[in-house]
Amino acid sequence: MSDVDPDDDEIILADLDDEDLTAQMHDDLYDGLADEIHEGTNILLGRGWGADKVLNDALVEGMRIVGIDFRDGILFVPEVLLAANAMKAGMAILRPLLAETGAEPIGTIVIGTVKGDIHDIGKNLVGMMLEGAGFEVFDLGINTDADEFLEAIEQHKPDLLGMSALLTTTMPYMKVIIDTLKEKGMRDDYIVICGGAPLNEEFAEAIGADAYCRDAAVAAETATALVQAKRAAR
Ligand code: B1M
Repeated sequence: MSDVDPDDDEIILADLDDEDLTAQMHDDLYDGLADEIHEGTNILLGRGWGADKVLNDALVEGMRIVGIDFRDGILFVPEVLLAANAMKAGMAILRPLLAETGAEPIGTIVIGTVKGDIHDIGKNLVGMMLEGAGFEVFDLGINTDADEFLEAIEQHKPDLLGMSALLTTTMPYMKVIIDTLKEKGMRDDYIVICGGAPLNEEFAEAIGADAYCRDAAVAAETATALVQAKRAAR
């Protein structure tokens, strides 16, 4: 009988073809293995994959699988935190590549995850895509209340205000922020965009935002179009 345990076989990521490597990265993300995600991301980039393809096919798809098992009670908060940490290890490599434009900023945005909510992966992706589209991004982080948004827009005078929420319990806070802007007579000075998995266009309309953005790419397109339209209307 062989004393080699097949489970001990180390997987050499660089030896896998693209399809197997992507599948392995989904597993590694699921297992919260940040070093492996770092390595896999670099291997795919080294094979000529674009940063957006690595992001979508390897990382976002892996996180989608994590989300399903979190929802179904198969994974719990500590495991999901490790997965989020692994995702961030890949995103750290992709960030400068996605942001590479070298052009003058086409606009500025203050962005944050709203009060009560600590989900930041999607918001960070939106920030990266906006940077890639030529925006200067002021990221307020997570758990951001109306006063913090207000302080930041008074300081940075951005073209846009962007809000993210991942929980059905925190998305209503977006309306609090917009209503605060209205009360202060500042609502029309800014383009307001919002996004996050539980939102939709109807919700954005109901709270008085200018646009709902389904994902980070749509956020970059929408922000660009709205800034250009506002400038053209002046
Ligand atoms: Co949370 N969590 N979580 N979680 N978590 C969800 C959101 C949930 C749907 C999971 C589930 O049950 N299936 C569920 C919400 C249910 C609901 O409200 N209906 C949930 C829950 C319940 C919770 C806790 C309450 C769990 C608990 O404690 N019992 C708790 C809440 C904590 C809090 O915020 N107060 C909690 C905690 C956590 C972790 C800390 C463990 C971790 C977050 C780590 C981190 O972000 N640093 C976590 C994670 C990772 C998730 C899931 C699995 C993944 C979210 C994610 O990163 N997705 C999530 C399940 C899911 O969404 N499938 C879940 C990947 C990311 C790329 O997508 O964030 O949707 P997303 O962003 C997209 C778009 O939505 C859009 O563009 C992004 C990129 O394309 N977008 C914008 C987002 N923001 C935008 C802003 C824009 C424009 C577009 O303009 C400004």
